[in-house]
Amino acid sequence: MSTPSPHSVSLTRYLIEEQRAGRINADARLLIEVVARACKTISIAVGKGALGGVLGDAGTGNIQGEAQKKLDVLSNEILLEANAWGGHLAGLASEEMDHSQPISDLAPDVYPRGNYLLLFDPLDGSSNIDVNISVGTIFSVLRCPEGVTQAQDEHYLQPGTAQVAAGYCTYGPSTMLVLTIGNGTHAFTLDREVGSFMLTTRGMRIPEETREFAVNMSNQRFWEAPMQAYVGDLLAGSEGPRGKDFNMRWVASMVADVHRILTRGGIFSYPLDSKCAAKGGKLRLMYEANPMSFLVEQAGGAASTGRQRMLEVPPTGLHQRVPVFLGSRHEVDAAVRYHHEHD
Ligand code: AHM
Ligand code: MG
Repeated sequence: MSTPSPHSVSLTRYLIEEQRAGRINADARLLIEVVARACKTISIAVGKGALGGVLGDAGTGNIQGEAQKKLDVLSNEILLEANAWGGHLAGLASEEMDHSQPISDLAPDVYPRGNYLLLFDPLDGSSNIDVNISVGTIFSVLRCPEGVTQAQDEHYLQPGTAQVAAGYCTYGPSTMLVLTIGNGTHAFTLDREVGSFMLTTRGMRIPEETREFAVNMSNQRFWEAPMQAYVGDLLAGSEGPRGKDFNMRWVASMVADVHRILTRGGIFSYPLDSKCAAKGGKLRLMYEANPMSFLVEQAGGAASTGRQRMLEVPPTGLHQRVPVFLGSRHEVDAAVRYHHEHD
């Protein structure tokens, strides 16, 4: 059999081959295909920009009290509608919805119920929508616990190690889907003419060492002592204890920042600060930190809260927030060391 030529493997083919190898079943394959299809629809809406009449505020707020953009609401609806009928899900939960939705509530007696739970941040990086900077969709797939007929919020509270699949779609100069089903992290680029995601990087690897960090520096005065010490030493450069000069990048779209790190290395952090301490952090464990940590670990990187491996954090709430450090393994280890030494 001939080897497929570069970029000739579609997402569909990749998933069928993973199913044949016994690493994914038909329902999980269908689920991922449906999420990818929804992401294509979101990509079209994002790409229209002002011409689509989708920019600006929706005039509503989400459970976390944040103003919703029109595209936040639209992306949420696209993902809900796409996933309701397939028969592969027991329920869905979204950063933009107060509570999870059992499939039976979405379409009583119409759609069959499946065994998976889907969690998503429909459009991450909302503050960048109106200024034409990359935004993205993040998703995580869990199994519905056995014997549960009506999936409720509590059934989603599983640690990140229980994820069956995770991924994101970045809507940038090109639209890319980055996916793991626990067998490496792979990148697919949307071929806009054909309408298919094509495998463009098999087995992404994050370099273990880096000279690049990503953080919102304007929060510096609100950080805890370990973070102050850690970034202080990064900024001291080759003269300081780290002995090398660091560069900084901050897109303020987690999907874009993590995509850069998966591509060329770096450390991404959204640490605890006195503004978000009462909530536990800024980023959400179930919709952002866990799926990104699964992708990063599968690419040879590391992910931590600064004090604990991210994927082992026991969830206590659907919208729980956590501090996040992820990326190049040795740099995440260094950040964790500062937390141990300065606590
Ligand atoms: P969102 O889900 O409401 O868009 O918020 C999450 C985003 C991340 O994408 C990004 O890393 C962070 O918030 C940016 O925060 P800041 O505005 O403090 O730079
Ligand atoms: Mg988000």
